Amino acid sequence: MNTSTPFPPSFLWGGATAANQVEGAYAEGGKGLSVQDVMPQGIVGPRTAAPTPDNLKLEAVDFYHRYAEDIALFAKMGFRVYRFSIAWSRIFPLGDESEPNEEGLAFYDRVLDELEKHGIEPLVTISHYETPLHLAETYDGWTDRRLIGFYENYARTLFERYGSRVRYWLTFNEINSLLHAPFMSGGINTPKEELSDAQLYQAMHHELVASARATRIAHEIAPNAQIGCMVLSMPTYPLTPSPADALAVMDFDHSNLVYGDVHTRGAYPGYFLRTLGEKGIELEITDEDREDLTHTVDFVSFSYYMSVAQTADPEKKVAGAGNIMGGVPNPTLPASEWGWQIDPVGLRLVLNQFWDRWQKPLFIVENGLGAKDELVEVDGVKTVIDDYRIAYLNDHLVQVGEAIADGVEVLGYTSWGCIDIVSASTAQLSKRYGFIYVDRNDDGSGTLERFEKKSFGWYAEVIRTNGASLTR
Ligand code: BGP
Repeated sequence: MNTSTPFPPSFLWGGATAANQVEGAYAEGGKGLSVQDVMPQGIVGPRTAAPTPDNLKLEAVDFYHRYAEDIALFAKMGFRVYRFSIAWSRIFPLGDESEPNEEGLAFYDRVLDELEKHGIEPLVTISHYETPLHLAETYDGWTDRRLIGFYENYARTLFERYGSRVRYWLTFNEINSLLHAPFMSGGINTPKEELSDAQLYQAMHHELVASARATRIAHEIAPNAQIGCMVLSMPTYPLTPSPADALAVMDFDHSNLVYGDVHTRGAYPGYFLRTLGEKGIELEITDEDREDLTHTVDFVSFSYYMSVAQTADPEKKVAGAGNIMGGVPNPTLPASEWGWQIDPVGLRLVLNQFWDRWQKPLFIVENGLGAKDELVEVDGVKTVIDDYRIAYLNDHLVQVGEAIADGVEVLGYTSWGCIDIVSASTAQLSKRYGFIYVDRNDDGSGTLERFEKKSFGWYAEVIRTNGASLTR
């Protein structure tokens, strides 16, 4: 058997979820409402005035009560790390309280106990599209500078409570999605079409300051903590070799790279200041903000699902499907059932781009294939023959190995949706990512039973052999 592998012995293999997509128990344990509780259709549909029964996230897959069983399944696969988010509104139900909700803190104590029992390293996302609804409705979310203080209080509470047990922290999930999904990503209640660019960019600034301030505080309170930023990566190819299309790629890339630039260099880059100038935006930046921003991250983490093309030709500027932001469909690539284009080499490209640009260790904290799985019975055992998911993950992991061979320092890989969960963009359960099938359907029916898919055993072998079992 091939025993050679480019993956270092310390490589952190695992999986990822987010509180709002996995936990359920949306009103238990003192939890307040989050923006997710009023987004029954994900990003694609409007928010509702209050939680509605068609919102699958209200129960999700009931990780809140089944976390011990699920973590035992992750351990059975050999996970070395598990990425999960802490629901901000479990800890601060409204978001602007001074004292935290003890029941919420105690729940995550129990989750950490289970992870420690199985020797699985926690990787905690502080804010994963779960802004307390009260902050959205009372302050209009991150458009209001006071959110920085509320987030600081929340982050400090987490570092003080869990700083000795959690080594890896991520400040905001996909911090570069705010301009595209202001309610979900920035807790901004004002409808997107009524927001000015100035308001959106000011909200972006507030989040970046909060992220940097949390980084400083973590280093003060939990000296062993490694703080990462988290961005949505979207490698971009020119639709044609014309210089105009190459410029369109540069502009699109810049709109996403600026977040990592600020987190790793500690200040806004020149091309971003040009953008602000051209839009006539005067950001309100205090001296304290500038000092805060100088506290840079220890590593950069990112999600990767797909790549896109860009063009300067208005005739060809069709918007393809995508993870929150899209681009022009690439005629050379296949797509998933949800239209997301499948490009394993894109992961090697973006790993090299980020490493060359920032020279910070990298962590792939989301990668996976959302697909319609069919539960079948084989020799009396219920399972899913998800060869398509095995192929997707195998091909992407082979490219991670190529990037490591290119000299890129990669800390680990947590596949997205290691267990079936509610999707973010469309709030569906039928868009399944997991190695573990959960018997729950889009109409809310199902027993919530868990079943190991074929990819469960496949991934366990990849981890056991530290990547040597991948098919290159
Ligand atoms: C990212 C989010 C994740 C996850 C992923 C897959 O934007 O960080 O929460 O949902 O997208 O997207 P979806 O669930 O829409 O298929």
